[in-house]
Amino acid sequence: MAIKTLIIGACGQIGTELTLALREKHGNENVIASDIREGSKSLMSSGPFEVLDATNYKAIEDIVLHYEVEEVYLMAAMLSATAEKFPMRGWELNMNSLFNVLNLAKDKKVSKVFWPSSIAVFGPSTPKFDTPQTTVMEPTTVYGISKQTGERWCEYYFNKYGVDVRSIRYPGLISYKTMPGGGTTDYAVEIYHEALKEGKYTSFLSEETALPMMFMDDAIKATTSLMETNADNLTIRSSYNLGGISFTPKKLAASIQKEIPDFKIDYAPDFRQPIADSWPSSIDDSQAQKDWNWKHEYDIDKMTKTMLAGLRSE
Ligand code: AKB
Repeated sequence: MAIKTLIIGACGQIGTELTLALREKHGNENVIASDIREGSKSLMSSGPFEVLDATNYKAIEDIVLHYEVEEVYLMAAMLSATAEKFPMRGWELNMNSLFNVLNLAKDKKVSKVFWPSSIAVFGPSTPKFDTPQTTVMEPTTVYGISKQTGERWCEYYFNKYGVDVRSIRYPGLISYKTMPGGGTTDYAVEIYHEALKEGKYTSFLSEETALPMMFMDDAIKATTSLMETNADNLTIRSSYNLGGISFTPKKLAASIQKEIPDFKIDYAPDFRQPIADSWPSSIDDSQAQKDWNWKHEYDIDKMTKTMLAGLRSE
């Protein structure tokens, strides 16, 4: 049966592809896209769109009641690099928007909520390789602190009020349909654009900086699978670790050179380097595998081929 869904932050990197995937699944008219400003043509023309400020509870409630929304995906957030520049704005956006949707669910106005967490919940004292689901978490960025706090609140609302909230700790996401903005992992998207345009790229992370990453199709599949899983199977109500691939800028450049042999890379680490250094290099997602059969499909070379083909066809 079609589920009436609201995506808040639908014009961002994940929101755009999530909206299109959910429209495909549930029918265009059943998936309401919303964002603080208008987005891409494909998103605006394929179904309902509302301009919506994620920090305005009343505005969200009005849309939920008007369209009889059952499920909300809250994708609006300020990412790691931007939030270091505007700490209070980052905190306010990331926390107030989460409380708004959790409270809507608590008051039974919607029945299910998806909220994205991030590998940024981990910090320098966390085990760096195969980071476990449950471990030391001492994030050192504003974004990481907001995501870790958000996880605690999600679990609290589940335990205390029975709110059906589900979440994934996304790694860096790579896609060609919409650019990311303000993240530390953004280099892994920019590099493909520059490889095609200029044949070279200057990475803002050092050559040996390994981070957990994932191709967008896998991330969308993970998100919809988690939301479709029977609630009884879920053992984590804070946020699920999600693995995928782990690579350095040097390894990614080597993958691109298999397709574009003349591609050149150099390195000029900036303020984002210490953020990346504080995060894990790879993630253990065995709990997600166990609870909802999670398995990623894309390795680094399959991702490179798909990215280049996608960008060339635009
Ligand atoms: C960022 O770099 O801030 C995000 C993330 C890892 O959550 N892509």
